[in-house]
Amino acid sequence: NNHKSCAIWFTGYSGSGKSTIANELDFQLYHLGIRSYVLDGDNVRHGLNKELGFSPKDRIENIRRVGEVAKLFVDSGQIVATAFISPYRQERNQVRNIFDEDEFIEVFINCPLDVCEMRDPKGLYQKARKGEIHDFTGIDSPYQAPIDPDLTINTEQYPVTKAANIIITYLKDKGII
Ligand code: GGZ
Repeated sequence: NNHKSCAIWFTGYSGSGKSTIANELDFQLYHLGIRSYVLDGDNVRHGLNKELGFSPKDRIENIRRVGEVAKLFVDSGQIVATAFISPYRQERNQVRNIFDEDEFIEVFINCPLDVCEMRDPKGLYQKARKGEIHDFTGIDSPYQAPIDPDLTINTEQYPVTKAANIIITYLKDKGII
């Protein structure tokens, strides 16, 4: 299968659906005969970045390293999806700058904070509200939404399969797949 390589960079709150959509995208690409890979907290924060926490400094380093790893995947000819909150505009733009223009696709998973907080799949928002954990994005740590993302997907509006479909369509329109 002939396709171009790129990084699909998801950004959004915890519980917005980044990892779920990234994994569904990975599955849909597989069915198109395209190999791809998902980088997220589960496979990066337990290994490569295991000494990093959630202070601004550590998040910046987390995102920098993920950007470099994503770049290696793209250099190897693959499609890589990254699912990190990546809360700072400047860090996301810095990552964008290490890629060629058409190799980096910023996807804003736009879901209101109160909806993410209602979902609270891991009970982390509740812990943050009680003050049991600190520096939690949206509670006591900032999230800077993208100003001009390549794609915005509202996960209140679309089910997961449809969200991944939108990205597949975008990749086809851009001639990447
Ligand atoms: C935000 C936290 C925190 C704090 C633990 N703030 O829903 P999750 O659980 O699976 O996704 C969140 C994940 C965020 O890690 P990232 O590497 O994506 O963050 S960043 O890009 O800002 O570096 C959440 C969990 O880790 N988690 N503590 N304080 N999310």
